[in-house]
Amino acid sequence: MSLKETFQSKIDPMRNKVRSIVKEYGDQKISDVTVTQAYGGMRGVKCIVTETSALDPFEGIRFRGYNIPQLKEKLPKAPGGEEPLPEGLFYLLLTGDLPTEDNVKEITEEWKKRGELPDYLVKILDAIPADTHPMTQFSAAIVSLQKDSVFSQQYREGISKMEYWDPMYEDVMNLLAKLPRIAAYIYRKSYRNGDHIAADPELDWGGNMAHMLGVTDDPAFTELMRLYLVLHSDHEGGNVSAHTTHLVGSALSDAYYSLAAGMNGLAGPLHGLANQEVLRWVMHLMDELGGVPTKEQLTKYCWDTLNSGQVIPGYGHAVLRQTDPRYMAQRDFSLKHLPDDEIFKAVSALYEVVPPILEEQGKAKNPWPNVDAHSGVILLHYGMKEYDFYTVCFGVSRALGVLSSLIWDRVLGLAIERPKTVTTDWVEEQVKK
Ligand code: HAX
Repeated sequence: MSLKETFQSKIDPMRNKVRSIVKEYGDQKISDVTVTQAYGGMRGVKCIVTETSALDPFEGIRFRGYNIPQLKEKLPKAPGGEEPLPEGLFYLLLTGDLPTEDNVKEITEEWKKRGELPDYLVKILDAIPADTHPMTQFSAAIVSLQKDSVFSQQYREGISKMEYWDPMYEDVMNLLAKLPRIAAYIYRKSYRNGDHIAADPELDWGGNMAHMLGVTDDPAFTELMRLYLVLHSDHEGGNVSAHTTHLVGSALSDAYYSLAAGMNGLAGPLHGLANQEVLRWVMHLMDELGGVPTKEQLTKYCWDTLNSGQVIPGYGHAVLRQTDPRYMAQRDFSLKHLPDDEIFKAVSALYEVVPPILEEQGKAKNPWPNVDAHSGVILLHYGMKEYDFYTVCFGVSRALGVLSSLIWDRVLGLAIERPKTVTTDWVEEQVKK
């Protein structure tokens, strides 16, 4: 069965399951909201349903029930490769099933067919000043493609609600196919004088992204890119990029509008942009202290950062209460491929120094590193020295998760989001009652 047929076979059972749960248990409570939660970013309020992944505060992320070591073991690899292929992860996120090698090949081929960038998009990208932040260019490119949305066109033609998932699937496949090329185009335009590299028809999605970026010929970078694109894909539905994509999609905005909105959220320094902030902060400390710093120097540098009212980038998390397993997966990769890299050594030293400092400061609920504490140092090791580009790599990966969920949102006919808001006077009145 093709990916689309496999996916289609899941639709009725899932619709029936959701319908019967809502019918039978619709009035049961699964969450209450406190005043702190209303003012404090809705932490822990269970009010969004996401099927693709689930986050445990201590164990970390599971993608359709599989943790990262299991993914690394069970997802198909490129010939001779050791890291999982992102196409396989997409199959898993979308269908809930582990893919075979053939399932993965089908997606690779499908994305190759759909991957060409239209001329009008190339002109738009060329017209954006090269010193515009890469995330702004990325978001603009995604929303520019909206004119080709199959969903928007079929909606205008009056398609039935039960069929929404189909044009959404087509939009998602068209969009995912193009993202590595868009990312590479922005990179080469902004940092390599517009000297673009054509896609290699022999390569897979992640391999091609590494190839078109053109930072190095080292095959380890190709493997890194595959791993990176798997690790950053999904982190359940409440994070800003996932929630925003879902929210905008709930108005029946198509995949282009929804993903562009999600990417604008990813571009915030407390979310995905933290990966560039980490590298900027680490490189500043290396410059200031001249080479690999001692633990005493690092301690002082961290306290200076905190005392000047800034956060330590790459540390802390809204849900996690342990070291992020995505950090550990990147650390394992670094121990294998770049153990002597000086900046990796500094990042490792920070892993020992920062948590006790954050604990002593007593504010952050989670003193441990998150995914963004580690990604930049590896990209830099292979020659990607433009920190501002790092969040675009994150965005290409995050699209796999949030767009899989968006297709499911349309399958399940999830309603337009419209939670109730209240005023502070109302809150005051309630609590004093
Ligand atoms: N350094 C200094 N202070 C921190 C901190 C850090 N790394 N992490 C949290 N705190 C502070 C918060 O700013 C907050 O201070 P105030 O009470 O003065 O407002 C206090 O500790 C409590 O925050 P929290 O409940 O522990 O954390 P939140 O759920 O509010 O926020 C963040 C989670 C990830 C935004 C936060 O830990 C942070 O700002 N970290 C640094 C930025 C970062 O690494 N972001 C990437 C997160 C992962 C991700 O989404 N990647 O895309």
